[in-house]
Amino acid sequence: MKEALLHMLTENEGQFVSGQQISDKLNCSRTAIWKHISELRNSGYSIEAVQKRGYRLLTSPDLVTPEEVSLYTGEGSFGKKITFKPSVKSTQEIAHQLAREGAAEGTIVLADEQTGGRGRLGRAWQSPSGTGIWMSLIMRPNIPLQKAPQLTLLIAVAVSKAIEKVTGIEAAIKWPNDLLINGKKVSGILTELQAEADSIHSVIVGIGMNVNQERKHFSEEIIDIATSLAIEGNQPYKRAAIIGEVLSEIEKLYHSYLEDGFKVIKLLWEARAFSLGKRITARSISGSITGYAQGITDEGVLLLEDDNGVIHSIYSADIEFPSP
Ligand code: BTX
Repeated sequence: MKEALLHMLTENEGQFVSGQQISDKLNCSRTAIWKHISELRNSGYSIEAVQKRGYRLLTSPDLVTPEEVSLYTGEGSFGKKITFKPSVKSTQEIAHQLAREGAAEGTIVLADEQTGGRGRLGRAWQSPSGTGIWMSLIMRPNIPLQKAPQLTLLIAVAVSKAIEKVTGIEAAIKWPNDLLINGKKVSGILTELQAEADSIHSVIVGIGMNVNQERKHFSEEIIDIATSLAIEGNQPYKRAAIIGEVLSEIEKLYHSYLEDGFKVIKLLWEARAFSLGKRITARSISGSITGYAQGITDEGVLLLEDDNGVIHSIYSADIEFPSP
């Protein structure tokens, strides 16, 4: 009901909607409307109430609550089910639990803050309150296990496209899962699987995006390598609007991927790739290799040519740029 009321006010933003219109459409009493208006105001929505004219939405806050995000999720099925927590250790943990309980594909978990956000290989992902997008998405693709890395690349393309759509800023992809603006990390993707033998039960895609952080929000450890959309674009952005765009881009690419395979995604990925053709070092637990990044295979594996002309297939590694 609160969500439907917010939808009505937003559709008519800047104009009055009468109590009568609201109670007719939402089939509720004037007292119920007033209660929900008060709740919305307490959450930061500025709503004017004028006798005989009704209610008018003046401004809305930058929230990632289900009612705010649902204003931007459109017709698709991704993001129709939202679990929101103001503060949580990691949205991945909740999404894993929901996936085990059978949550539908497209279910998302959002938090305003993560106290134990995680990156790959047990690394930490800084997720301060009220500034970024900390989201986990449950997917249930019917694909063989070895193709799962393709999804990380698909998500990276979708996130990059969404950033460009909302901000006009180009975000380059650093294989496999970083999005960079002017060489600094604005977003990271963590793909985790629930699978057995060769079958995937679910893929839990964690997306972290720095949206409205200022430099002071970043710790010493990442201040030189991280950036946010607000820093790059010189203005704050609405996180809910970006979430809507990210989900819509993911869903579009995902349908194309399921129907036509990885080819189109690969082309889109290559067009946005930051590391291709560059001299890089791929560092993993089994050692490091330096050479030129040649491209990715149809499986999403990175091809790296070392100084002896040997081509290595890199399945998982961190990419660094050696100083010349
Ligand atoms: P990653 O292992 O590639 O990146 C982690 C590294 O990035 C850290 O070691 C640090 O150097 C740097 N870093 C940490 N926090 C930030 C930040 N906010 N901005 C830029 N750089 C940072 C990338 O892992 C995958 C991150 C996924 C995060 C999402 S958030 C929602 C979901 N829940 C969760 O716990 N993780 C995912």
